Amino acid sequence: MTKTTHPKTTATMVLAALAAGLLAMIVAYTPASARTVADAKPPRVTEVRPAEGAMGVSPLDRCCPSEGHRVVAFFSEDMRPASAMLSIELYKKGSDTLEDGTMGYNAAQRKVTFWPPNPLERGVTYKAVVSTRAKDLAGNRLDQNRDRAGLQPKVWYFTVEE
Ligand SMILES: [Ca+2]
Repeated sequence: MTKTTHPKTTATMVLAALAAGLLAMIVAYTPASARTVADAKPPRVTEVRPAEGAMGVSPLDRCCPSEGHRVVAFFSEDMRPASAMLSIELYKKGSDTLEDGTMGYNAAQRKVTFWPPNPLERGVTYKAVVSTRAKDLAGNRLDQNRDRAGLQPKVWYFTVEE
């Protein structure tokens, strides 16, 4: 005895199999996409010290009067420490010469600190930069202005007291 399958039944079975497969794909896809939302948002600097445009900044740090005034920046999200702790650049306004300093990154506070080895110079306006080398954990580089094309560093100025 030969067994035959009605063509219509076959078509229905195929459709059902396709639908089941599609459903399985959707079921499999949904939780996966929820788990792995890619972080494409660039980090930015949310706060700096000395404050932007500050005048009369002490050449020594109030926290530790024997030390040069620290330059500090806070990030909007967790950063790759190795990139964050190299991200501050300090210049005298109008100069391209990097000021010496050592840097450290506090991951819990999302805070990078730059310690100048000497007191800052009296009466000098400094330009501080958090460069676009700083990356978040997903590898997105700092972009201080998302409304402008390309990556913008955080740049600010402050002036040391006479
Ligand atoms: Ca930008």
